[in-house]
Amino acid sequence: STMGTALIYDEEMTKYKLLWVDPACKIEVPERLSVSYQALVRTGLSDRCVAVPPREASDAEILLVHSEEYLEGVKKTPHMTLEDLKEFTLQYGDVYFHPNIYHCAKLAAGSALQLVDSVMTGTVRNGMALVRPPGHHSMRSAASGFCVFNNVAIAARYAKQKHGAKRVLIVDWDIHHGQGVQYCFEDDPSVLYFSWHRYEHQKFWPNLRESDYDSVGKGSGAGFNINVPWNKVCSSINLNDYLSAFCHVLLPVAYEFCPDLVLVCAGFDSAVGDPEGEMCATPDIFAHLTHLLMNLAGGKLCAVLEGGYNLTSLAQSVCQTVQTLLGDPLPRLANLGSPCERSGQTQTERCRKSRNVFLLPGNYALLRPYLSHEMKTSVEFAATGNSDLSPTALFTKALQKRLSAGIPILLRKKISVLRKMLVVQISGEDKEEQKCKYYIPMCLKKGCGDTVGFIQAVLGLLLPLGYEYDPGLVLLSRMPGSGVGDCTWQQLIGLLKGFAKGHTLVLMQTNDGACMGPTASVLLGHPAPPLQELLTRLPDDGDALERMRERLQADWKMLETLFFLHGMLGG
Ligand code: X5A
Ligand code: ZN
Repeated sequence: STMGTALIYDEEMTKYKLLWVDPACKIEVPERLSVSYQALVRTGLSDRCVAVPPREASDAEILLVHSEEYLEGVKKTPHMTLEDLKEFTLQYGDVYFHPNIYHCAKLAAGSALQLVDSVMTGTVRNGMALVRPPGHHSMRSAASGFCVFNNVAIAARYAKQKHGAKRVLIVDWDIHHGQGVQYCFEDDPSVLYFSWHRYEHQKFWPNLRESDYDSVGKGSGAGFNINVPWNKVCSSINLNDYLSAFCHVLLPVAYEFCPDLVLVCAGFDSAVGDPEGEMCATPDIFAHLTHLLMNLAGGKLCAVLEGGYNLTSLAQSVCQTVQTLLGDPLPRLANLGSPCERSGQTQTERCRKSRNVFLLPGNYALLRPYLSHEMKTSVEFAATGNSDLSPTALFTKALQKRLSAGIPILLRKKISVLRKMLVVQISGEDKEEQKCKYYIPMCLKKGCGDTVGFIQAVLGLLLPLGYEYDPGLVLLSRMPGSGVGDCTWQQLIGLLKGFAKGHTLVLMQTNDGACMGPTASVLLGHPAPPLQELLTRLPDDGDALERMRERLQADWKMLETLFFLHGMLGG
């Protein structure tokens, strides 16, 4: 199939280790790789992937990022004595050398290149490379932080040179700042680099002034470097903060950037239990971070392993990432709200495969069996278009029929319906006032046809609302004359599929048969096509969206960008 997921792994990259005592380096062990791979084998995930072999990166490829002097220096390490290796290592910070590390470093960079080849030629849709040594700290002429060659930076230059990629997005979710990647591309507008990192006002390694949020790039690259430093006590940075950084900072910029390829510096030291990161995000966050990037660049995404030092957390995080790349439904995030509110829920939830129900007009009977599983949980209903709430009425009827068997009727009054249901109605008309927390009319001044305003509303408002509400079902309705373009509509469905374990129900209340194909395609798991228009159009609805965000903040924490900034700035 042309739609598979590549997995790159080679036992050879487990064959180097620290040969002397160094407390800073003792966590970077060969088991990081073998344990991650074994977890993929045990869960059956590796069998579902396309196994792609690594290769050694050539000198010319390494020189895309590194200096000749540095490459020549590293080339000598296989022949060095232990004493020479120790001395060579001393030039650099928090890194070690071993007679086999040069070979492994060539394989690690070459793995990233094999992955880029597989994805850019369309052999697979996306993929992950499990590599050692990691890469994002290594600089033009220096090893650093366990890294020898900058695997992802080399891959980005290679994708541009060999495959003609015009714009490459690098998302670095490792808990350390990939200063090597930043230095490589800080004056380059064709590569957008996003990194969040433990910072603590420069007290955390690599202790650089330029890891702060005000390093935005230089010259024509200004605006193409985004740092999100975490200054708060680490244990209070949680799933909310990661999701807020994606929804409010990364994604709006990434959609506007419109990359041809997404590379992920996939470090898992940002997960709970890691001795370096000391964060508390559970591994299921990586399913969501992966998913949120999968509708960019037509789904072309390459994840390359960086850090991750708690073997259990690392292996689980790798599995979550690969499983999402394969297109499986995402887990609902259990630890988002207050713990007591959610704790009962996850244990009783059965793990079911995603069933997307695609409702054509006149096919509403399909709704009823579906509801029997879900009616006790919350329902999100997103209506787009200029029509009234008729689908809600329809949905209420269907619910009432199921509930008439004796369960107390919650649904007599409209307000009770809305407690079990979050209704977001996006329209071009400013006709409705918000009457309660759970009914949100979203007015886009220019109407839904404005791609920029619409997608900004989806990323900055709808996604955060969805994460906070945590629906058991997503019901999406498209009204006649909604003015939403097919690509935008596909992005909306694709993004909302991350909620409710993929239970997505689409009501096509339109006579436009042409949009059925694109709708079915994205429900079946194909990536939404990129939104080219964002490159040429400026947002018209920016002010309206900002006012809406301010108004909704009172009810919905995930919309408080200030709350998020506290974490970032140490407030
Ligand atoms: C790739 C990575 C961390 C280095 C930490 C040094 N490196 N104290 O996570
Ligand atoms: Zn790291």
